[in-house]
Amino acid sequence: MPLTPDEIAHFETQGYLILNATERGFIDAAQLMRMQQAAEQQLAEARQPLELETSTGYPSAPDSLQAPGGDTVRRLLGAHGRHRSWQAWATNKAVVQCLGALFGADGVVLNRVHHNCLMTKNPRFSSATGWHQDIRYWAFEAPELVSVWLALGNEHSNNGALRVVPGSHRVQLDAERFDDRLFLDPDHPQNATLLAQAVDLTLAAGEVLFFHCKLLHSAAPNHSGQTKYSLVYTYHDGGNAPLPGSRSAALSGIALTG
Ligand SMILES: O=C(O)CCC(=O)C(=O)O
Repeated sequence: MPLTPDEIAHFETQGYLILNATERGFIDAAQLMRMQQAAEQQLAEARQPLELETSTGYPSAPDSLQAPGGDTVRRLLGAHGRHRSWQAWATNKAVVQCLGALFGADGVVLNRVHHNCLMTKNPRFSSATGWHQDIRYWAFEAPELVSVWLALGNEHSNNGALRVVPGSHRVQLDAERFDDRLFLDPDHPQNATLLAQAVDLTLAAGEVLFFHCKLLHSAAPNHSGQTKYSLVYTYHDGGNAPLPGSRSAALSGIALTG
């Protein structure tokens, strides 16, 4: 069994699950180090495709390319094709088995349209990400995708780790509770009650967070002295197809189990 019944139940009720990838034997310390070194190198090279903090328009992001920190990278895109160690992690057998236990009756498919990235958070120039559900990035037959977030270094409230609202993936949230960028509207009266249940997640290097695409989450800027690096991929069941003509259908997924 890749996951215990308790772990599966935790994911189903809370919308997320944290495992230690090295302690569980998904990867060894040398593999983790190769991914960390690749992250530093790739960020220094800053090859396209990438997303800058400036382009997010989020609070505290530099407001133009010309502003101090205007060329700060937020995401290196296309992570699966960027480095051998990152590709090996994206297709890691144990991770795929875990995903198969969470959904995957029709096989596990790696989505390349969103996430599929190295997420970075610069200590001097980083933004705050408001409360949102990642399903806003995709259009699928069923809103059932799971992201796998690998902490390449320690993540905590001081360097902009994720906060989540446990169980929010199963809460019915009408469109009027979100703003026009699909962030949860903090001024809506019902949202305050929901957000009072939020918890800060702490991840050690090598810990991996599985989270449902409807789990509400947010993150603060990085107030530490070091860049934060996380490798993030998203997967879905082979029987759950992207809607024809949508951005989600623009790039084929990679089937990892039949
Ligand atoms: O690290 C962050 O600021 C949050 C990123 C995030 O939630 C996202 O890109 O969907």
